[in-house]
Amino acid sequence: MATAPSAFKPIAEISPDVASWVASVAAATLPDRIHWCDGSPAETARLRNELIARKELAPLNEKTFPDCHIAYSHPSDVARVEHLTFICSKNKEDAGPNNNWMDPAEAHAKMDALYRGCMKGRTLYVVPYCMGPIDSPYSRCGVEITDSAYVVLNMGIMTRMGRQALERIAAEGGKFVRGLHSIGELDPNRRFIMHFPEELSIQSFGSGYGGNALLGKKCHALRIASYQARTEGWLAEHMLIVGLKNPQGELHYVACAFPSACGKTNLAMLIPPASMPGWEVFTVGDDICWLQIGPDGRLWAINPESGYFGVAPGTSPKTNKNAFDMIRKDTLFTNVALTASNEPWWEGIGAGEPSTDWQRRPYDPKNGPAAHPNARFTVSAVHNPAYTKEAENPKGVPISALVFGGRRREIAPLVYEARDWQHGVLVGASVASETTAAATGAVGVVRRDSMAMKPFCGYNFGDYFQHWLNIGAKLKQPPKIFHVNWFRQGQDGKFLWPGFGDNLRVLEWMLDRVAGRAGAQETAIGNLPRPSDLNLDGLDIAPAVVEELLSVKQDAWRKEVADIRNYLGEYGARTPQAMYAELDSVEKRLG
Ligand code: GTP
Ligand code: SPV
Ligand code: MN
Repeated sequence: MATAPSAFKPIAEISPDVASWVASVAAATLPDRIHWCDGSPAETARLRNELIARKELAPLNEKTFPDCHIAYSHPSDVARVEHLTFICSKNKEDAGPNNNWMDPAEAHAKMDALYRGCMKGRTLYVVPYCMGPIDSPYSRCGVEITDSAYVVLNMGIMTRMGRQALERIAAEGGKFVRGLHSIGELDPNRRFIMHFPEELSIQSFGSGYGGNALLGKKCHALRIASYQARTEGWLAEHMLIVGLKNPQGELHYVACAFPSACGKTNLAMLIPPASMPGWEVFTVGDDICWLQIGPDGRLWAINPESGYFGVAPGTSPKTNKNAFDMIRKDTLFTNVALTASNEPWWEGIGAGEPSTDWQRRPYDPKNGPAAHPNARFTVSAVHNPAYTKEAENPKGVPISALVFGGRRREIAPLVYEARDWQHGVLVGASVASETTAAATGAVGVVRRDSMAMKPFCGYNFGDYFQHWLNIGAKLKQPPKIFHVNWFRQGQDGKFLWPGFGDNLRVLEWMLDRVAGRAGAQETAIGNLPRPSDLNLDGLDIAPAVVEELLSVKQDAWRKEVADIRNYLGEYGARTPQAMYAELDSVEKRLG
């Protein structure tokens, strides 16, 4: 998409629509200064220095972690807050039981009161950004107004931020998502993350953390975008996008939806096991995927983001060497621990020991883990050794398979294939997973998380399931749909499947199914590989464990089906009948 270069125009004059909105926000919030972000390296350096001077950011060991910094969020502000996140559609029904709802007028009154004068003594940053390649027709732009320099630094890594984005906004006639953010006093009792899908706007107050504050990410690219996507005929999903090239040179892209902290970043940059030589892996995205129906009737995907906001704990050279290597320079760490030599440390890193914990206290195991379980790194995608230029392709990449998955100690087998798109939509809608530290609240509780979008769909899930069915009906070559579970546990509480790089064995079976080469056995819930259909060469795993991983327990699944039926019932008349038809046939096959 051509954008008129205006290098000589003062940045505040590029888009009159943005400028007038900024003026109205400034009149309400009363900042001392207004700074328009141009996205330049000089700007990044200046912001870093300001934060360092205020002791809100600190450089790490310059020799071993050049240009890396650590930031700490408030100890009560370390994760997304689903109970304080609202969809403010005109009709409550349109938000659906999957969301908290507030009347837009009530929400605006509440937020206006919170924002009044909230930026006194602070700088108001104007952050223009583009979600997706700057020249892609599939990309969408937004502007985040924030009083947090930490947010600006993150947005600079996670999005195409600055002058170019503003130029695109101006070229598109001033159509952009308006995101207003203030950290307020970081008081959990004065914290709200409000979404107004019909107004294409977001208002966030009282949190400086991740998905609550980096408004381009979950708020725009999922909650607002999912709403927009429904009206425009595409899909905005919580999916990684990865390219897999087999030793014969065949390249396929797959997109996988797993809930928060359930393995997307890891799968997106996996390293093939030594016993699978010749495979190559290319990361297109690790968290969000926008899917469009291409001119050829296939699904095409872009990653709207340009960086990774990844879970630090568990990242090691053994589990995810690409990620480990990627975060050794130019990386912003949040809520990790530090070693005595000023290097970042977290549980599962596999070396070193913590000296200071994530609350800057001398490390004491009595205080719990050294790094917060939801500690994160922010890093540009180009630092990933598995980065591919295809992440910049304005057309996106064609998708051969969609994969749903959850974190389930029991019931869900290692992998199964849906019979067709419609059955696949039921499989996606039925995803259940144990809650993780990515959101505040209890961890390890199994809940339904349809398409891994429970916290992120900006409208009623019943309508969302129908939208998925509608997309399928329009596809000439729909991708195959699968379900995976890397997290089955044995009696001893240990994971049965080695996971990480070995997950490629499961992906290989999927791609062979796509190519029509791999065998499977039909079961009541879908098609499963027999142990002999999986490439287990060089893997030290007992045959009984493989049997267990690939078993479908009829009794447990009968209960599961009943539970799914209840769940679909929560969406009342909005649940498509086709979903019940699919569920009925699973039930019949279970006998
Ligand atoms: P969000 O960024 O919250 O959306 O998370 P994500 O889905 O990208 O999850 P991520 O890849 O960061 O993994 C979260 C945690 O799960 C990390 O501690 C990983 O080490 C762990 N993990 C990832 N893949 C596997 C796997 O295949 N097996 C096991 N046992 N653990 C895994
Ligand atoms: C998630 O929770 O799914 C994340 C991290 O990817 S956050 O940006 O905080 O939403
Ligand atoms: Mn995520």
